[in-house]
Amino acid sequence: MKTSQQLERDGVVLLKGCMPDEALKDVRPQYDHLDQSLTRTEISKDQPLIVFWRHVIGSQKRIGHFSEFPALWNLITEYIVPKLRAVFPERTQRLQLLETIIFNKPAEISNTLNWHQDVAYFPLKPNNQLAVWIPFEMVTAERGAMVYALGSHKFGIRGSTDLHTRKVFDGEDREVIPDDPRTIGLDVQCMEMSPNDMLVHDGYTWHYSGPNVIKGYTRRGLSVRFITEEAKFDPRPGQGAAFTKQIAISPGDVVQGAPFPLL
Ligand SMILES: O=C(O)CCC(=O)C(=O)O
Repeated sequence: MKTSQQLERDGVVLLKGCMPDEALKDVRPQYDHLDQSLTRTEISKDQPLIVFWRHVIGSQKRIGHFSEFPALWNLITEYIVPKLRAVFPERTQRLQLLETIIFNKPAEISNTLNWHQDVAYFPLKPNNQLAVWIPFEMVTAERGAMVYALGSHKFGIRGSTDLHTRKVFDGEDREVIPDDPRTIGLDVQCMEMSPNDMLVHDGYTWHYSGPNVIKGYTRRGLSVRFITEEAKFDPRPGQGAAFTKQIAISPGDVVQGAPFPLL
């Protein structure tokens, strides 16, 4: 089966060994340097943002910019986008950068990021997203690997919940993801990965990540999300993704401009 068909069937594909060592070589040290000094929390409306998110309850998201993290911009434009276009030509004719997040799970104190579907948090219509996820180091089940419910993207839009507690947001009236998707017959797969691997998932696919319980071991994962069709702003309750604060438009307007470049 072609990789692109696998994405249509499962809603997620693990591409083994597709990122050369040089792709990430400068990304890790630039991340660590910024992670130590970054204090910015305000969200700018004139450029794409990079969310620094520690999976520790009470930790506040911080905001980086590509001007201070050029190796990450290089990784996205020189490696990730060409790879996506080579493997999924049908899905990648239009790739618009929506948001970039680095999820950091410090050893022993990090928690679970519960089952969710990315697009449930996006105020977009149509709401078609393709996301990549790349670890900066090896990830195993004990080190917070990503876990997916295969085929769950075919169930359509679900409700958004608090990612740490699973509490349903006020005003949310959409059906939520079950506590265990296996109870409705879906296969669940834990994606153990090396740093040369890349996951690609559909925005509708359900996924979660457990805590990193290995002492002395960091777990950093990069997620880059792209919208694949021109989308209009369509807000509703429970859509708290950081990029929504970059939108200075009215419902029905097209999401475009400097924070959301076409690549
Ligand atoms: O890195 C993680 O643990 C979570 C990532 C995730 O849920 C996402 O990229 O949507």
